Amino acid sequence: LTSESVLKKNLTQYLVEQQRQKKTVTADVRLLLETVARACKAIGHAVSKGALGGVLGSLDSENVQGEVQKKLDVLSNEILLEANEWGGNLAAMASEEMDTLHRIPDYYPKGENLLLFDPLDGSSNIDVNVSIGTIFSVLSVPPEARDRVIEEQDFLQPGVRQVAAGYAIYGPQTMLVLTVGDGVAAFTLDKEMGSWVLTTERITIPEDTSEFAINMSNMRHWEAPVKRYIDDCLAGPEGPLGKNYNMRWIASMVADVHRILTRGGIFMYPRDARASGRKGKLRLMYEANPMSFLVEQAGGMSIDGTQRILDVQPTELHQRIGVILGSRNEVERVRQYHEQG
Ligand code: AHM
Ligand code: MG
Repeated sequence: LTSESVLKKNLTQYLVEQQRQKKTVTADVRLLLETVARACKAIGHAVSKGALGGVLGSLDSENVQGEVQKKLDVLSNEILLEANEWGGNLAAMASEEMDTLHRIPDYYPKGENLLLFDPLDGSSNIDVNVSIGTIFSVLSVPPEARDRVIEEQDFLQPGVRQVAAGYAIYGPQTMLVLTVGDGVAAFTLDKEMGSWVLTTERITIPEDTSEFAINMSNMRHWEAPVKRYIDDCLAGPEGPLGKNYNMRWIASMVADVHRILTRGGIFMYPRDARASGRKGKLRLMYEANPMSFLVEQAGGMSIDGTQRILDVQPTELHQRIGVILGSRNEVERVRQYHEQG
């Protein structure tokens, strides 16, 4: 063994380099990201215990969006709140599992950042031992809010303003995938050392793909362009796209996006005609924005059908949006289908 093989580059070194040499993060954001990563380790540990830890199953409660909460949803939310409250680098947090924002209590020092998260994404997969994950996004407190109490509106910044974003995936391996605006790096948790080891320094999504991910059971609700595109994919080599397509749908956005970052593909949870004007299932602030930031930083593309997601001006904290992201040329193709109406 050499010291090099034992002391592999880890998250701390990566972030210190980003701070010192590339100046992409402040010391505050660096510490914040380390804390989020630490919380993800704890969530991953709870997830891996499953029935042994008594953490599976649902609670009697519903979240603000009327969805039944799983025990692990609530536990993960608490872990993230507790880990991040006292560090002094945050002003407030917002979560898919909380009705409104959570301000840092007065007895702790406050910082100039905002943290948003979906503590445990992929609810339907929690109890069935399929990959799930934590998604997070970091924004700065807007200048006009620096000297006053943080309000919900201070979170309503378009995704282009994100300072950092990422996810942890709890799968066969526990990984952390992160961007601070300088490409996308992936870390694998070395469970014996307790350390996030840098395993891919710069992820790039292949520009072309013949693999799509969509929940086909919603087909009758889709808008015409999405229906036409999927029909054309299914038509195979004789159809207008001239090739065979493969399909994957894990129903954990983290796992589907992770596959796309690894080998390319297109992921779609489009807006559809269900429930009187429902604007898609996924949430802009906790899911679409952080994933779009990662995908763009890896050379991919992310739209709601016609518009770049990162440019969307949010109007509500829990707002939903259609999401089409992945390999650049394929997403561009779907954008053109939308242009044609
Ligand atoms: P959640 O935040 O309640 O877990 O919902 C989000 C998840 C995504 O991870 C996934 O892409 C999607 O819901 C799957 O939805 P469906 O069950 O409709 O296929
Ligand atoms: Mg979610």
